[in-house]
Amino acid sequence: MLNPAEIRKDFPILERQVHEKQLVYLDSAATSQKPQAVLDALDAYYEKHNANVHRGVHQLAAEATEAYEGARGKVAKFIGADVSQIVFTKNATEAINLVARSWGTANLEPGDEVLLTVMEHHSNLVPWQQLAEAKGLVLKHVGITEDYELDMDSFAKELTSKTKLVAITHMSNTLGCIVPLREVVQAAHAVGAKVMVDGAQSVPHLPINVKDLDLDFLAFSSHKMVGPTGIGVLYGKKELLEAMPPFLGGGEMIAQVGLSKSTYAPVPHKFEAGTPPIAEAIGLGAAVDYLSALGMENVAALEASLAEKAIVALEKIPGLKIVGPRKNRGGAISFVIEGIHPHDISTILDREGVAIRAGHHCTMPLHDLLGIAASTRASFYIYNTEEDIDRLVTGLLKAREVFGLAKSSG
Ligand code: C6P
Repeated sequence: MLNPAEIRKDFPILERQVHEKQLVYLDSAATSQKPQAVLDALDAYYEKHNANVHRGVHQLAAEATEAYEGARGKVAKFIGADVSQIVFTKNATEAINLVARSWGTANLEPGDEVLLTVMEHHSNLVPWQQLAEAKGLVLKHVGITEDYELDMDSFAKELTSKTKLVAITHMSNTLGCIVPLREVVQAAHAVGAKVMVDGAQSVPHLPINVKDLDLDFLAFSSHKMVGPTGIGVLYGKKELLEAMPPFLGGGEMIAQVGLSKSTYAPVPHKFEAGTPPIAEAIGLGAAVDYLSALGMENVAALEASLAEKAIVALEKIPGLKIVGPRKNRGGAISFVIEGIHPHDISTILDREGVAIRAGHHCTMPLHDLLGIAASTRASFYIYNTEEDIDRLVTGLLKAREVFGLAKSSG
């Protein structure tokens, strides 16, 4: 088993104090912290190799291009893809928008159905709503069970011969549940639908192989997987990417440009208009190296164990209800405490040096469905220890005290 006490030494920010208390960072589902190796890779690029990519023939341009394309290769290997199937975007949100705007516009017709779920992040709802409005599509939503897992009966009912795309999260950022992707993909392909997976919360935390799972598209963000902000990834099957029109036009994505008409570069460059996030890609490459050295099976096992311990400890707090499953889950744990608003909990915990998230976590429809306006979320990653769980629990008991609630239910 990985040792988080050792891992946290790689993350300089975890040494800082907040409100004169040692920082406990439990907001990695929003964005993860970055190890020294990633910070060093960013510095090294700007200090030694800074140049634009794919343009100049000078030495620095060659080095920058090699590092940028090298990062693409690392990302491809990390998810079991080929290098030409990796498109760099700004984030997971832009990757999903690329699929909606490019593939969706070219391939969907009025009356076609796009199947989503009620637990999707706004980033995997709004682009489809915009496309549905423009093209007359029908949006359908798979429900969740009482145990906060994807309802496979509802999935079977909503999936029809009219379904052309299933766009689904692999791991909910609010419930923490893991979706049985293999089953979902097989059923979707059986009716001729494509599958786009929002991997923003799964790629940083679980081993994933796009070929083995037979995914059509996968979107994720660097900043949640110990990499820098400003870069995300769209994986797509080669034949799909090749048949798709470009998303943005400009330099770098062309083959030949005339005054009235242009032809486009081969994939993935067709989708990377303008100067790309070069340092960020190199930083993401370093992040992938870091996670690969830990081993994603080990990362998943560590987080499952942390989540289990955290849930046992949290459930001892009177009035606390976990909004998510107990098993088969990731490290994002949302909860409500009777009598205290999540924003108040978050403020009190912040004073204790504990960073968590409160609000709707960009899943407003899910919160509406659950009948709650907001929840509190503690999200765990490779650098969180059992002491962090203790500090969270101590902070929550303090919040109860502040609000005049008894320390125990007895
Ligand atoms: N969720 C959270 O605190 P971007 O912003 O593009 O990097 O990622 C968007 C996104 C898409 N899908 C899922 C499942 C996500 O969790 C997120 C980001 C953060 O939960 C910020 S709202």
